[in-house]
Amino acid sequence: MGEYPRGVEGIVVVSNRGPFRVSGTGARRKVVRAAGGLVTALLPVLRERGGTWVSAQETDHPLVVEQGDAEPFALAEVTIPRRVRDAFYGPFSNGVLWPLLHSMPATVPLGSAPWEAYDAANRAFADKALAAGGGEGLYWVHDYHLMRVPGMLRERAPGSRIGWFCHIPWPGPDLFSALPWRAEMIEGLLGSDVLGFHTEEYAEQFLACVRRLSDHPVRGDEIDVDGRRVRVVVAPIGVPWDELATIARSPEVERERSRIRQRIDHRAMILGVDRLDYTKGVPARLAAWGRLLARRPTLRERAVLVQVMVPSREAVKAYRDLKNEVDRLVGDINGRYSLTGRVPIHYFYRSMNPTELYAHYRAADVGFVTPLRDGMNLVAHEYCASRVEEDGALVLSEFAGAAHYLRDALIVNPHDVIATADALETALRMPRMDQREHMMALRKQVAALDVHKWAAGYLGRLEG
Ligand code: ADQ
Repeated sequence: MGEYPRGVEGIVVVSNRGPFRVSGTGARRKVVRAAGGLVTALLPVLRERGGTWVSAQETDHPLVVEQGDAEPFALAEVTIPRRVRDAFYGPFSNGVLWPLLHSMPATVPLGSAPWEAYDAANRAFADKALAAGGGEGLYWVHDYHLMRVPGMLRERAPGSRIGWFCHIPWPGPDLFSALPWRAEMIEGLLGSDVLGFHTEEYAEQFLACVRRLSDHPVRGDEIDVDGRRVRVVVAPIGVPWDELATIARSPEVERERSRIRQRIDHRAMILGVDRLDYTKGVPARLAAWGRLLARRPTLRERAVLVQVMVPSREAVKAYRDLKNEVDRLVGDINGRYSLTGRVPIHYFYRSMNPTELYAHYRAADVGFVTPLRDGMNLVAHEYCASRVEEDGALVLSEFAGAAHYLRDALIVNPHDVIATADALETALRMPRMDQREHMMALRKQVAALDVHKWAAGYLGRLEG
């Protein structure tokens, strides 16, 4: 561990969502660990080193975490006035930044985006983080909601070590320059010592934005900010490999896997798992399956697509529209290609618990992961990590960060419906021996990106 000013202990993690969330209401209200890779990666770091996890208060009452009492780290919730919180989260972060960074059109006009709310919310996070860290210390800030925070921390605690990690893509300067507050965003981020991205491409595009939008000299992967060195690093996130293998091999998952195989009558199973989001490419994926069913009528008898979609951002119109589109497409394809007792798409619109989710991964012959744009995409990793019998095939979009690392996947352009249908057919026809070679190679690639190594590697660079 590096040298820190006296009195500062551990690490301060700052992210919009915290490691715990409230589930249920009234008597059934309980506090549970939030799902997701970030929590899995950072909980062990905080448990080992102590510190504080700073996140937004999501309900009107502070979270009281009973099991947190036993944790060797603190939770600090940022309270932001409701009006500011709503504008920061909805229109600005999800209406403007999310699409822009995914190279897609903003769902809120740029001119009316509530910049003041974004800046004020970031200020509230920075204040809370500084209070938690006791001034100068080690701060690790996450994602596009909090791009102003590093600069605010640097201003008030200049001797700190500050890292920021981008979980989503970073676009080229032509796209990013459309943001009216582009210079403020870049300056905010350059408060960091280390800026992390999933792929070389995103890191290079970020550096190109710095060259275009600031006067700071860029040399290689370093930016000189008035004599201070800011490093841009490629740090691809992964999944907790050992923990996932344990879940995938557990007797509950095995039982549930057999039940699923029976229910689908041992047909070939294709699996899609996504948060409801227009970046995930679900309509084009369904169209590719429809195309293949039209072309190969025998598949109506022999194969099924299980599409699991977890509800998300339902308050936003673009997301409700997407849900309607998916509902319509599923109905259309099922209407066209069903046989009695044989429905080509089984569609779940809900979250799954880990046993169900991993049983589906284990039951599926093909992982079908075709986002239009995705920072990394952990579903592709989870599918391979679950294939403990080393079989199955992965069809993966070239626009997922994961395609830069899972090189042995069947890589497709998800906009090309015919090519995607072809790749799906190749996956369904892949002989057992070839599946084994394919999956063994993929599993090596996924294991190399273990999320614990990611956290340790990133922190090593932050402290180095
Ligand atoms: P997300 O956009 O949320 O993450 P992703 O990486 O695919 O995307 O992670 C989704 C997670 O949600 C997976 O762990 C998956 O198991 C889970 N999930 C999805 N559908 C589910 C369901 N129906 N039930 C239960 N769980 C479900 C952002 C970026 C990604 C980046 C990650 C991590 O958009 O590109 O990979 O952060 O940096």
